[in-house]
This record gives sequence, structure tokens and C-alpha cells, in this order.
Amino acid sequence: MDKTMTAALVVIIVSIIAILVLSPASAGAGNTLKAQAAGSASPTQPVSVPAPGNGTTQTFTLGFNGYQYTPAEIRVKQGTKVRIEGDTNTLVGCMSTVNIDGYGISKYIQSSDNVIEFTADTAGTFPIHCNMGMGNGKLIVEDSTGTVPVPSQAPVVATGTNGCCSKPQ
Ligand SMILES: [Cu+2]
Repeated sequence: MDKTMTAALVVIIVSIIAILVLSPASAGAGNTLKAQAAGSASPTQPVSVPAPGNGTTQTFTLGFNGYQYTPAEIRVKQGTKVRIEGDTNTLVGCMSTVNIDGYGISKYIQSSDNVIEFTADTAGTFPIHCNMGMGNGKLIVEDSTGTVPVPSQAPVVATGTNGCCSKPQ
């Protein structure tokens, strides 16, 4: 009798503990899953765009996949401070020099100095390319209405072979 009572009490106590422990845990797991779902959805979205002209800094890592820049497009709103960190593992050879037409940017990317910073104060589409016109990148700056004005310059057409840019020179 005593053993049975004790066993019954143990079962009840264990059950209560299990309910107390598992309930918050399962709720927490649910929240974690939701957070992960929200996080995993963002890479499929376009690059996040802050409110225009608020001076927010957006940071991008610019690399080269052997054919074009990654990301191929950098899209921001007018007034955003843009910080581009060049990937020195892939921006090699002629790709070490990153030019952004219309912003007067021509930057030699090296491990000791791989940052390009500017304020995207002019709306439009601006080609990003190496000194040989390769990389096929774009800086796209939306104006305050979310519109991108007609490109101020014709896109640069790559004329060489990709091989030249994939090896250090
Ligand atoms: Cu190149």
C-alpha cells in the first residue's frame, strides 16, 4: 500500500514538473521557430531599404564570383550612407579597382583598406565595374518616392573575357 501510494505520488509530481517545464519550453520553441522563419524569409527579400534621407548607414560586402559582382545590385534610398566592404579574397587582379560611375568613385581594394563610403545623394542607376568595364554591378538609388530615375549613363558593356578578372595580375 505504501509503495503504491508513493509510486502514485511520484507519478503525479513528475507529471506536474513535466507540465511546468515543458510548457514554457514548447512556447519558447515556438517563438524560436517563428523567429527563424522570419529570419529565413529576409534573404529572399530585396535588400532592406531604410527611410530616405535619415542618414542611416547600410553596409554591403562586395565580392566577385568570376562573372559579376555579388551582390549584382546595391539598392538604397537617396540620403543613405553607403559602406561597401570589398572582399579581398575575390576582388583580385583587375577587379581590385572598383569604380562607381556618377559618384566619382575609383577605389583600389586591398586588405589594409577595403572600405568605400559615400552618401547616396543622387538618385539613379550607376554602373559598378573594374577598370576594364567588368563586374556588371549596379548602384541603384531610389528617390524619396521610391522611384529610380532613368539612368544618367548608359550601362557599361563588358567587352573582354571573364578570365582576365578571375586571376591576379
Ligand atoms: Cu576586371
